[in-house]
Amino acid sequence: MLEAGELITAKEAERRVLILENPGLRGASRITTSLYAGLQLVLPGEVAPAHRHSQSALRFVLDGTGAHTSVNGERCNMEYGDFVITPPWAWHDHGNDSDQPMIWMDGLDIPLASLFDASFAEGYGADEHPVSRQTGDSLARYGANMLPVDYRRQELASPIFNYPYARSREALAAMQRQQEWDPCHGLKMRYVNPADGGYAMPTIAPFLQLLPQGFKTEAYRSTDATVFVVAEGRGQTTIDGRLFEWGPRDIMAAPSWKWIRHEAIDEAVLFSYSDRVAQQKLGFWREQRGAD
Ligand code: 1HN
Repeated sequence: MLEAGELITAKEAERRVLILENPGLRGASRITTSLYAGLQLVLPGEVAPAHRHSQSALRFVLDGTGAHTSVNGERCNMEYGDFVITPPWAWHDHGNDSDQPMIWMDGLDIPLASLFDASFAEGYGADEHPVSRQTGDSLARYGANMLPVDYRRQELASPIFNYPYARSREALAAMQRQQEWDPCHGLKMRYVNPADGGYAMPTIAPFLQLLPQGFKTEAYRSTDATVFVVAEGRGQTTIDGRLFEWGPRDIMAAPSWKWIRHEAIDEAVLFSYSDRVAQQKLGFWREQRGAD
């Protein structure tokens, strides 16, 4: 029995998450029509027990350092800005052995799985799925521009499940020196599955983009409603004529087919995700540039 004021542990709750509900979609636990977003808190010493589900999940680390996620028996330590995926039906658990609270954003395709009546979940029955692989193994094996010689793609999701921010940020910094800017996106990259060049996840398309200081993008719209997370910098974005000012760790949702313009006040880095990959596979996706 809980006493008033007693804290529910992450373990008792399974996950301690604040759902980011879109005020235009009240009661639906969605940030866009097809996607879920939440903020997950894991306190020092806590665990979020092992389970798996048919939905795909991503994490984007927003605060703290040193907590870990395990995916299919490999632990990864999480740092600010890391992008971590949990493929469909992969065992996963989280733990925090550090002395600081850890907060990340969760992005899942829950509404998509519901649309198809294909939502399944299973508890592992223990806090941790057994660790059977060395930390860093999948990144070394699949993320160093090489693949194991007899590698055959078995899963739809990327075999890399942690895309460390330090690496992605360094790549953006190197490309930035070339000074080639897309008028609508600045410098925008997509996180890929190294085995086939496709998106890192089967239903969710994740991106990382850099806007140099003072850069103003031209108007852009696409049918994939997009969730933006500010990793660095300050700026403002106009979505369908409404201005939103932002700074580090802010989260914004742009609905489908509304004109978007960004303006970076400082040099800014935005992480974003949408259902673009699902729409492209199903033949729905379209985009338009440069008017509004
Ligand atoms: C889930 O499995 C996690 O694994 C986070 O951390 C949020 C929201 C709904 C359903 C499953 C996680 C979730 C979730």
